[in-house]
Amino acid sequence: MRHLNASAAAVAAVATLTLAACGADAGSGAEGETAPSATGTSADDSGANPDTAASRAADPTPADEIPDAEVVEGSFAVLPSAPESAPQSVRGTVWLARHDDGTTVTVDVTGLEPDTKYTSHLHAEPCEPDDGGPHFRFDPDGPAQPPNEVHLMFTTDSAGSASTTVTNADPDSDGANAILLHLDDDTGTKFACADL
Ligand SMILES: [Cu+2]
Repeated sequence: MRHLNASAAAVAAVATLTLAACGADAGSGAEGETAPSATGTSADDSGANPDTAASRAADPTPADEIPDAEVVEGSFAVLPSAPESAPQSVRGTVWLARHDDGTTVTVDVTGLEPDTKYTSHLHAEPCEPDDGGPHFRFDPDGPAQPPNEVHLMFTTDSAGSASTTVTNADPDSDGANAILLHLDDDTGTKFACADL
């Protein structure tokens, strides 16, 4: 599966440190732009579509393209608890890659509102029965924020699609079981989930 879009990744690269608590406040957009992500840059797989090559240049390598990684894949489904106001047409694939340099997560999603910001996190529990439970933390006693948690903030393109990747330097992510999509508003409501 191809990665759809590139502009979203660039946004995500500067916004992953927002303290977006699950189900609580999602943080202000302004805060999200003050700090760099865990790792937002790496070599580009250039030679992609000419119309996206410029923005792809800043993209990290997607999780499913990292050599010699252990990769798990999941697909988004709308949560039974999702409010009607959430995009019911969401579809997408997620990959989590464990490799020598850490843990890389890629979210590739369509069917969202155009030009809209969303939040995604690695969660500790499966989608059922508790909507992914709490955030996964590399150090369970560590801080509730990146890089101890994996947050992906992104903005969809005009078609409602986005693809974004973030890497944490710790490869020990066995306790991560799902990726949740949240509305990026005051509620931070979970509305879609992918088991890993
Ligand atoms: Cu979450």
